[in-house]
Amino acid sequence: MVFYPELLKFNDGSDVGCTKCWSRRREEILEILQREEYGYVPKLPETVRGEILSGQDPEDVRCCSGHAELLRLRISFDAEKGPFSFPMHLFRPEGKEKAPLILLLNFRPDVYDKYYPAEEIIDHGFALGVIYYEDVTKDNGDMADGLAGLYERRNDGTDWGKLAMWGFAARCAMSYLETLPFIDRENVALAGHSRLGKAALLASAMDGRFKFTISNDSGCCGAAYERGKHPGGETVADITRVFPFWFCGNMKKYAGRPEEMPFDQHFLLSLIAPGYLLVGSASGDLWADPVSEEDSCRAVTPVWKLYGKEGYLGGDGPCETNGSFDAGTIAYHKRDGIHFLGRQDWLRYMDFMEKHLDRP
Ligand code: GTR
Repeated sequence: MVFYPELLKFNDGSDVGCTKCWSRRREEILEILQREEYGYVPKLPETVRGEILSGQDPEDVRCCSGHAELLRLRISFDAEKGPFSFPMHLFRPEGKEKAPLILLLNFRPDVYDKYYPAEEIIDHGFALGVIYYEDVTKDNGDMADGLAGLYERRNDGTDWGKLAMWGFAARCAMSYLETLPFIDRENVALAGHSRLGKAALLASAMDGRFKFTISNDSGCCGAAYERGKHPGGETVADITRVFPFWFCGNMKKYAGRPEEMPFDQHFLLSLIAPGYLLVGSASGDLWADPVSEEDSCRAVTPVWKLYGKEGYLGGDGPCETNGSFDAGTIAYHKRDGIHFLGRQDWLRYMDFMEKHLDRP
């Protein structure tokens, strides 16, 4: 029998039975996750500036069969030790006064990348913002690189790791994007695949501005429970051996001993309540452990219920390959194939979001 730390009990053992109590419990959970897993995340900068670098000549920026403009942006702000800026791209559907936005933390710098079907996203009426994650800080242990070098480190096991930094940059970008008159700030999704799915979950958990949160194949330290891993699933020991810099130093304590963690990944997902949570897995991606990703969705449902929302309506599961359950506030699908953020995933995510967009 696997024991999972309880969401709806305060650290002192007393019950959490209403949204007011939950907002206090939320703070406890956020504290545990930062101290033990991802590291403490600095406060967002008060001012974030953005510049549109291209777009003067309409012929330079028209794309997607002429149905969109592709804008190059630069996002800038003052970090603790000095100024920081990074580039990003924004596909904007033409002729739409206000478009819902999907903000994607992406793996590659390529514009028109294999991880996003830009034209299809535009045809669904969404704007698409893309941040190449290594423009924020490199995916390695160099804590002087980019954003990483601009915050003091305490060296006490609680300094933020790279997942938290990538997520933080996405939130900074949001601070600028939400000011653009053609962006519908009430209908923004934050999305990421794999390690960037982990980063997106964390960022959204700390920021109420994302109505939708998309975790694609985020697996270990993302949507998947760490306890009770299924055969072939990545463990805390695996991930902290290869990618220790994604986390705070304290996380290493739990390598090989997940039962000692004062949290599990349902803690992370719970912080997204009452927002819409979209979790996607691939049947051939055992490393991400699809069954554990779906089980976490079930486990957090009582938190959504506190808000009078359905949470996950997936029954006892597991979801079949190429099946989905998307009638609730939490949507889950399992596509056939390998670890990837593909067109089929995008179609499912957009279909769900379209049902829940606030339209004027
Ligand atoms: C793997 C890592 C996973 C996942 C993946 C990815 O090597 O072990 O946790 O994040 O990389 O980001 O593609």
